[in-house]
Amino acid sequence: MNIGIVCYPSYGGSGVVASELARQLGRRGHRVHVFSYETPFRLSHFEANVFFHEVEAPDYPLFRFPPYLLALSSKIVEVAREADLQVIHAHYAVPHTAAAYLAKQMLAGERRLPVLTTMHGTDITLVGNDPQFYEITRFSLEASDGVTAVSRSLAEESAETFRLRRLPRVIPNFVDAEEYRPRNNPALRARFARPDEKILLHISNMRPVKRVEDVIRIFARVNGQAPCRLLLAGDGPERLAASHLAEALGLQERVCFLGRQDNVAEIFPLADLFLLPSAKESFGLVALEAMACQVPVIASDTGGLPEVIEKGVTGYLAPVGDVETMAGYAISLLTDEREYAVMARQARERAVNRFRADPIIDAYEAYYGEILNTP
Ligand code: GMT
Repeated sequence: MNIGIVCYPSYGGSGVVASELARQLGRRGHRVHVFSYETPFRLSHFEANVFFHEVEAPDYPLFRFPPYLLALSSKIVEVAREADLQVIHAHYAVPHTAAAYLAKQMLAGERRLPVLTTMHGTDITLVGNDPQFYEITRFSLEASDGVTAVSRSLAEESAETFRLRRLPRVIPNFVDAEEYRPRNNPALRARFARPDEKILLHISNMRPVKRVEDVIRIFARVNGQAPCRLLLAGDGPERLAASHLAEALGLQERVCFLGRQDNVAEIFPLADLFLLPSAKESFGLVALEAMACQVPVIASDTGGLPEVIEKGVTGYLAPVGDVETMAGYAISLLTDEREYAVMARQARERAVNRFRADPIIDAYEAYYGEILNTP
């Protein structure tokens, strides 16, 4: 198939999922054309069958805001003709589905170009933060030939928020279990912790929804009971507040901010526990990546996280903001070697059995086929 994928390139889950999907589809022999304003960071290596199209929005003095949506629609039309695109897969309704819909209409007289939209969760948050996007998001979803959501929780919430006529199909996120796997690297580990110390890890874009200060608060409690270190990878608006809190609690020597890291598959296996105390998470791809590396996760009981983390089996869940309970789970797990070993193994098993790439790529392929064959 010739498939177009539209996504955001930045450091965030939706761009990662779109890029990994492009890579996997390319390896299956599909020709995949990716559209974005810069190369998505997970597509920085050469992949046969994956072609990147940079969309540049003109910045003429007349335009107060560069018309990215129009530039994207035009680029989709050009590539659809040149590469004979059969389907467009938009990750995020705004503005990607709107642009794909426009391209579809522009091509209507000469070819069919069905549009599949995948919702990632922050699409809804966007509307929550700025209601002026409500109508365009609702229209984009209803006008799509197919809509998927990355968790059941997100499918239900989006159907209710946007009063959708059809429930989005749930196609969960996936992990490349070959790349995200346990690795033994004592030399690297020794750079962050002594052998008797545990490592707690958090990775995110450090936006307010991630509650990074809760990560520090959990760590402070755990460190009081079991000697440990905290690694934080990623960067964002909450980093400074988290760093100040660590300093105020006298933890600066034990907390290490690694900054933005692209190769996180090497960082996860250094950790004994992964912390994700977010206020909301439609899926929590980082939790899945941690589990695939055999690292149990302690997270908030919210959104799609309970669909990823099986409570008491692959990690623990607690109400949002309940750092006391989260720390309690962390302490009991880190101080019980037998329980820890079982949970770490189960985390990897669940990631591989339930979320490995192959069956999930099959589900996307099948959906492309369905919308292609539905007039
Ligand atoms: O979590 C982020 O800040 C990034 C965001 C995005 O839109 O790229 O992630 C969302 O999509 C990911 C991939 O489907 C999900 O794993 C994340 O849970 C989701 N983030 C939120 O719902 C806050």
